[in-house]
Amino acid sequence: MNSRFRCVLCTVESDSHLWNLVYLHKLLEEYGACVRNLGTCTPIGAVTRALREDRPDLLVVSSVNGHGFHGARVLLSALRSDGLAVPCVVGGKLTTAVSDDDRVRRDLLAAGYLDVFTGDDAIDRFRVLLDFGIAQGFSSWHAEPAVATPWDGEQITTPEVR
Ligand code: B12
Repeated sequence: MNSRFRCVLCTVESDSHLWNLVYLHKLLEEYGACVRNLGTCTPIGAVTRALREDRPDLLVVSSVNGHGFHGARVLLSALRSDGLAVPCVVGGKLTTAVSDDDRVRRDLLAAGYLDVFTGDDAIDRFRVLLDFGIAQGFSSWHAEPAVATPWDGEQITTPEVR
């Protein structure tokens, strides 16, 4: 079968969770993708190599161990410094607190991710992106703007104890 798009799937270097990758691999195949799944604890060098070799339409980064926010930023800056420009999306459980999700989304969109998928509706929203990307190309996607919660950016001060 001819694939409808090429996709590289990875996680961050710290993350040894596997089934999130298996799930996404099968989901992407359901959409007709040819998937190169780089497996757990993906070394950044393996991602850069795969992007050079495959020239994929989409890079999907998945992390659930709570360190994905940091790892996803490190990965994207490595791709940038290697001059690799590919639409990248990231999702899963990217920190250890669900209350961080809006801030994480805002920061990762600002860093250059095409979209960020966390929370219970992550897969439903990802399916919308896949339908759009197949029809119009992933680069044309515009993510919903991130919600700025009133407490984000507030300086937390604690009274001095004498
Ligand atoms: C199995 C498991 C492990 C196994 C992993 C074995 C393996 N090789 O896979 C072991 C025991 C090794 C493990 C270790 C750890 N784990 Co663990 N683990 C789990 C567990 C029980 C199930 C994960 C799983 O397989 N889920 C099935 C897959 C299909 O679902 P999923 O991972 O949630 O992915 C879904 C979504 O997140 C989403 N998604 C994920 N990525 C992406 C990306 C995109 C683009 C999109 C759209 C969607 C998406 O789609 C998937 C399908 O719905 C979860 C708890 C749980 N019930 O979820 C904890 C959990 C993920 N682990 C957790 C933690 C903290 C750890 C450790 C740090 C524990 C420790 N202190 O050592 C280590 C980290 C190891 C490491 N270096 O990464 C936490 C993460 C907390 C957080 N992020 O806030 C969890 C949530 C447990 C908890 N409630 O605290 N773990």
